[in-house]
Amino acid sequence: MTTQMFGAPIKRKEDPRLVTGGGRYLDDLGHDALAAAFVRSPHAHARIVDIDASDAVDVEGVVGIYVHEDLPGRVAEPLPLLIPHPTLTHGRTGYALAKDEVNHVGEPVVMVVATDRYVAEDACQRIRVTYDQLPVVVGIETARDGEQLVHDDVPGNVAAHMLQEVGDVDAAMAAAPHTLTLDLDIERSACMPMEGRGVYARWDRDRGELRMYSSTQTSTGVRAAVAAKLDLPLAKVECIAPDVGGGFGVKIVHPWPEEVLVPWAAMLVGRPVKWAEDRREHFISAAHERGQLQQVTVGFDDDGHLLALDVKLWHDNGAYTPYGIIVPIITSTQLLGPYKPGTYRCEFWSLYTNTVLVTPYRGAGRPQGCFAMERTMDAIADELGLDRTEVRSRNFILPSEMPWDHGLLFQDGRPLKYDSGDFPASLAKLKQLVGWDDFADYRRQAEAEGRKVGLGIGCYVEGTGVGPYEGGHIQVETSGRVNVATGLTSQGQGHETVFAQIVAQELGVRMEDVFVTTGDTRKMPYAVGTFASRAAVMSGSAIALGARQVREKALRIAADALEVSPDDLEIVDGTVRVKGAPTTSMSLGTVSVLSNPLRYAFDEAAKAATQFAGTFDPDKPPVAEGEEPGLEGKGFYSPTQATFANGMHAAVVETDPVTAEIKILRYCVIHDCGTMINPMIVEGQVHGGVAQGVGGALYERMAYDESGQLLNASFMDFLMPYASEVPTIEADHLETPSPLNPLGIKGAGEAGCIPVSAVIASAIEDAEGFPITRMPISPNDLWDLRRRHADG
Ligand code: MCN
Repeated sequence: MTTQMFGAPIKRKEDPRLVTGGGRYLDDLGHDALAAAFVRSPHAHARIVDIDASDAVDVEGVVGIYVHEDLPGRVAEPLPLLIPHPTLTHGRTGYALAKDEVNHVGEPVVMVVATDRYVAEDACQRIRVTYDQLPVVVGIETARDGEQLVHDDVPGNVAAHMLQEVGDVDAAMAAAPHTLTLDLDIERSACMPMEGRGVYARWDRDRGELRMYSSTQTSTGVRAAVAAKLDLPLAKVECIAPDVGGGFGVKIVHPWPEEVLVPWAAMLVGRPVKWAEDRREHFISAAHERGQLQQVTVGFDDDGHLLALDVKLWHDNGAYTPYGIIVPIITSTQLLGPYKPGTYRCEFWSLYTNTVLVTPYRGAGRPQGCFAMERTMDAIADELGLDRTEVRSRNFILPSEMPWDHGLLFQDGRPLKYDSGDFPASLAKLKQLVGWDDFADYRRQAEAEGRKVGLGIGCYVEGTGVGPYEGGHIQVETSGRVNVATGLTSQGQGHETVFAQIVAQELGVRMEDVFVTTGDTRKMPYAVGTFASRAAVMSGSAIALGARQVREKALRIAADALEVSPDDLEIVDGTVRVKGAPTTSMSLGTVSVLSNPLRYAFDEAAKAATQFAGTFDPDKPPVAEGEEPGLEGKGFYSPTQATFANGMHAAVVETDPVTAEIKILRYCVIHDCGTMINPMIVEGQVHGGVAQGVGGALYERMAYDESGQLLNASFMDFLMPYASEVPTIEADHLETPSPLNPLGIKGAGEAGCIPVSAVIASAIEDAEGFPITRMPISPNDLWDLRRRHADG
């Protein structure tokens, strides 16, 4: 191995293709397909009285109009509940097309299939649905009151109630010298991938085979769900995720109604059918997250040591729970971050509202947890007059205490155990990067200039790389080209590059000879998906294991041919050679030819190999007995627990004394995701995450009115930060390898966004001198808060 690939900041292999318009996204496919469009509920809660499509059926180009009653068999049953949990006592999912009732604006009611989208949309306009409106539940307080119900058979709108307690919180709280209670509020937001959801299906009637493409984060999950719904053998369904223009969590759900309806329609009409979500649909019928009310009561001693932490969370889960209650479970279990709480109790209620459903969005419950914990640490510091970093470090779990078991159950039902981390070292690095100890001088100087500045901090720990498994298949062609397939999908994380780096390193081949495929069930039918920052740990480890198999086999075959011991061989730039005698060598392509029993191929490598190895000799089997032909390997990785990444962020903000405008002057990140495969990609991930976090902290909210209408369902009204609002991010890393996987890696894909709201709140609070307890915070909000505090 001459070139170190693993750990190198290599530019992304996929980018030349993607940035020059070479990407193939869902809507770039299927130009011959019919188009589907949907009549969606305009009401948040209503009974469907009548659907009259008589004016639409004759629209030229309409091929079919379908309502719930048209759906056969399992297509007509409720959509699956993907992650059941014992505390999810009242899980509810919707139907592919609404049956009798709608529970949020945007719920699909009628599907039109037509020759093109224009015709389909025109026909949708002509369909008259009569509704009988029902009382609407919007907002966590209304849901919590329980006077109006979203689902008649769910008392108090409580989908799930969960409590975990470690130690005797009441006793510790009663004995604590100091206690504080914080009431916190985080509004709903949502991910906004550039490309919305979409699905395109082709049915081969003669072979009884369905091929579908979906802009999904889990093509294997979609495949399995659709096969089950349409009652097709799994072997007859393929699902391919083409290039996916962002997912950020919303594309994990499988199947979305449209992912069932579009293939079903393709089978019914015998022609390809496609649907690509538009932006308004994304706002009102995909998924949101974040919305939570929180109450934290903390007991602590005179030195700021935590003694008792009692947290109550009310989580807005929207109208249905197709993805279970994973978000509040994550908030409640990962809220503790790098700290030892003394004793801990967390209780949450996941509540139905007549709003679009809630599923994980990058960070998945952790930004809320971090907000609760970090606001609490700041409050303790203020109460005791201590430096905010000092309070934090006094409560850190120390490296010598790793692995650390919080005594809680993680979302997968297993004990929540931190594998490694060095929180004091991270904090020391962060303080140095941001100049924590010099900030008082800077503040004095700013004040002298009439400026108000504040410094904020936020720390988090993030469970990443969750199981159950992921696989990697590696195959060396006779040309020396290395094909790598893993089943999870890519939405922009740079997997083509990082997985190639792993293979290049493990196998000793050149990056340019490695070609990675993701998300294609034909190439790798066993896979779970891309979420929970798991690809690097899961597929990365599986691919490394597969590559090691290939290497071992290549060395064995080459050793036999070169008549040396495998231990005397090395592989450099795709050539197997004798250590110290590099001219005695053969290319991996040649080894691939030798590994093939037929030993004939039609390319140069094959010719060279035949010359070298002689002609086909029936008496000398080219592969050992019981060994598979071909130079291939397949690794699977299935960890027993998640690996825990961590990070600490600090920001300097300036708040305008007159307009209350909030500017982020500096944003500093220390990030530890174990060993980094590609630091440049990790940094890009951190930048993207911080940008989303800035949106959540300062701009993004879902403005529902009392009747459940989303008033800002477009980019005209929903504010996302532009490049001009995202600060320059100063990032540095710590690498505390995970002892749990062969590469020492932890996940990085969500990290950036987790602490941002907490950090910005901390900094604004520091600038203004009064508590910041809700996010996002706009200049208007800050202005109101100033007035309220001035009025006492
Ligand atoms: N990486 C690395 N070294 C590490 C850890 C990660 O080089 N120690 C690299 C990985 O190899 C990968 C990237 O960083 O290229 C992110 O890795 P990982 O943390 O494993 O996350 P996933 O690849 O599983 O991606 C999922 C994660 C999630 S959960 C969301 S949400 C999210 C995110 O990634 N959505 C994204 N980043 C996104 N980035 C883009 N462009 N688009 C999305 O939709």
